[in-house]
Amino acid sequence: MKITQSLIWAIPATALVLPVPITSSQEVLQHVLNSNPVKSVWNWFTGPSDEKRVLETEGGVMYIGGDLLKIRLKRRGINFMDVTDHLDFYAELEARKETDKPETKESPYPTSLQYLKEAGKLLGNISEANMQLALATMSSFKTRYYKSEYGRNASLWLAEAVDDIAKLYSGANITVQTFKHPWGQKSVIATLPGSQISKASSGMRTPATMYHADGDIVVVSAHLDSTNLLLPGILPAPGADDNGSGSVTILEVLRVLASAAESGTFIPHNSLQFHWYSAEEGGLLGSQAVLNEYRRRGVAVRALLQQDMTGFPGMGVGPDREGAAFGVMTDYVDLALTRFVESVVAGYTSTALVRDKCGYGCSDHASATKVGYPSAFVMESAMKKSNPYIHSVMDTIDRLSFEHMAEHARLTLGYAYELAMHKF
Ligand SMILES: *[C@@H]1O[C@H](CO)[C@@H](O)[C@H](O)[C@H]1NC(C)=O
Ligand SMILES: *[C@@H]1O[C@H](CO)[C@@H](O)[C@H](O)[C@H]1NC(C)=O
Ligand SMILES: *[C@@H]1O[C@H](CO)[C@@H](O)[C@H](O)[C@H]1NC(C)=O
Ligand SMILES: *[C@H]1O[C@H](CO)[C@@H](O)[C@H](O)[C@H]1NC(C)=O
Repeated sequence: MKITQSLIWAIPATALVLPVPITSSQEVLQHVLNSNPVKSVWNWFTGPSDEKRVLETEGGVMYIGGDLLKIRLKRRGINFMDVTDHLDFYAELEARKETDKPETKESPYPTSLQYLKEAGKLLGNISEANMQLALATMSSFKTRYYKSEYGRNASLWLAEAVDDIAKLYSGANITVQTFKHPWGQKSVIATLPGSQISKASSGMRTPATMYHADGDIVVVSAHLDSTNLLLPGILPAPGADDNGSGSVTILEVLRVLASAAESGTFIPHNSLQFHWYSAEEGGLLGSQAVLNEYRRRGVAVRALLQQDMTGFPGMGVGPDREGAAFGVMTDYVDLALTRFVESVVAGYTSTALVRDKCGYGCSDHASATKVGYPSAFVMESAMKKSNPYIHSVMDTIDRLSFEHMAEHARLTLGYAYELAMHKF
């Protein structure tokens, strides 16, 4: 998430003046081609990049700039997607949209919850202690900034943790893949194959089938990177809530479902995928790379639920979580899926919800929306009550509630179970 942080206004005001935005995509391309890298003292702090990137913000407004511009935008609370690597693809999708007739469609999601009894039995298996342990390790990396070696190492650690679960419950036939990016940090993808896939391929994966272009898939996602908006290349960014919490929330749900799949009590019809994206903080770079690749291959993603910031029960909410309420985002999401997710909150958790908006590109679900995959995003609280410490050295575990995180895990488990069994 990118939220204005009053804690971190330490760079001189002159550094915060934004360049004039650029609006037409032709102009954007010309600008990129013509521009000379601008040297800035701040590049020294932010890493080796005076490279020009194209940053898309609300309403299609584009900015051109490097890492310093990204920091300036974030500090102003302006969300963006770094679309540099995908300009042609997005133009192609846009052109296709004009010829594809939008269907008038009913909601493809269940109108009522069908598996409260079966999935309900698994809720008690969600372990706060497991999440605590995983988050302690994740936030022990000095930073998970995607361009840093620490950030790369953190992604390798996470891939191992996921792999450990796959090995522990080997009967569930989980596959774990790392998705390489041009920056060092990888995205991590785990697949719990559905029975429609297992029948066709005996649960075996080859590179040709690894994205499951041959069946419906239901995705649960989070981002694994963190950032410190003051000096990302140098200062620590434990990123416990910003999005270490989302990462360990979905890791624990994978463990519980893997155990149930191994024992045969859970036989998913659709494949479930768990995505941990790299470089959310760089402008949703990891999720765009992964989901655009899926879209090109024609992978049938039927739903994606993003979990980002799950551990802070809200400003002014005490340890008993009295007054806690999930923030269900209603902008840049699929409304039918969001309505279904709201029913899961009511059925599988005892936490209230409030509807809210978080703006363009506020987390990785926006990458799914951009390529036409239905997505939803639920965070720890309404935006204005959410964790004020993210993107700083103060984003630490002692400020989080593991009970709140477990509630997010129950929501995720209910969503994953119900939709894995649903016939799309
Ligand atoms: C889940 O709970 C059941 C019943 O309490 C238990 O038999 C099973 O081993 C648990 N599985 C996990 C992964 O903890
Ligand atoms: C990353 O991991 C490698 C291999 O374990 C280690 O040698 C290196 O020091 C780590 N880098 C950082 C910055 O922690
Ligand atoms: C896992 O794969 C094995 C071997 O192909 C298969 O016999 C088994 O049914 C699969 N298990 C699940 C849960 O799909
Ligand atoms: C990822 O989750 C963390 C919480 O773990 C959250 O703070 C972060 O904002 C999420 N992404 C963002 C941008 O926060």
